[in-house]
Amino acid sequence: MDKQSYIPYKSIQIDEKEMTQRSKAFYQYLNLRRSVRDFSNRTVSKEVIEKIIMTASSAPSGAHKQPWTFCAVSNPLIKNKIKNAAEKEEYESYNNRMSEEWLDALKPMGTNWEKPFLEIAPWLIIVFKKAYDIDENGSRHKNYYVNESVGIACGFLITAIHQAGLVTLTHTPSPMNFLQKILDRPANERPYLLLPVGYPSKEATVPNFERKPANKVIKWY
Ligand code: IYR
Repeated sequence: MDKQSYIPYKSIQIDEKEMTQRSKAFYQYLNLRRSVRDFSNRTVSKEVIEKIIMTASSAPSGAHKQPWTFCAVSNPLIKNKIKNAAEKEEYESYNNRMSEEWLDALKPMGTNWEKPFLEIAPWLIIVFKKAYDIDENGSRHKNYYVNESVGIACGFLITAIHQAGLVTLTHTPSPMNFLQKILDRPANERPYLLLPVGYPSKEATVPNFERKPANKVIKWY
């Protein structure tokens, strides 16, 4: 096997005072992020979407396999197909598949089977996980910790969307194999998450939620 090559790590040089300020400022900024369901149809440039996705693709992944594909959809015909297919599944879920307990848990969110944001938002990003890779010769190669890797990349994606001043929500129509068909993705790719991206509508509201305090989520040892 080839000897692995290494390069110097370019560390950022900041003092402790700046570190404290930056960690606080970043927390305060990210804590403003909310899942938004009311979108404006105002356009967002392809350039911005590309940078947001490349931020997501800079996430760590098992054995550096980057086992993901991000489909960025702005084509209204494809968005319409996705909306219709998602609403068909969601209608079934809300009416016949989800338990009473689940429906109760969702009440504060005010969600239902209708998903107008899938057409109104200027972009839909559909994240696919790659269970394995296929090389030029058609041979399969295993990927590792695929769910963890793609989950982390989605965290980077959501953070980058917020950093750009845009909004999103993590939509998980279930089942979502229709995305594989509509987007004509190969058999090694499985839909993972669907995120509409854009500006919030002027009238957008969000549930009045509070987040758990530090002593509920951190145990110091
Ligand atoms: N996938 C459905 C239901 C849903 C489930 C959870 I958990 C949520 O936090 C929100 C919604 C939907 O998108 O409406």
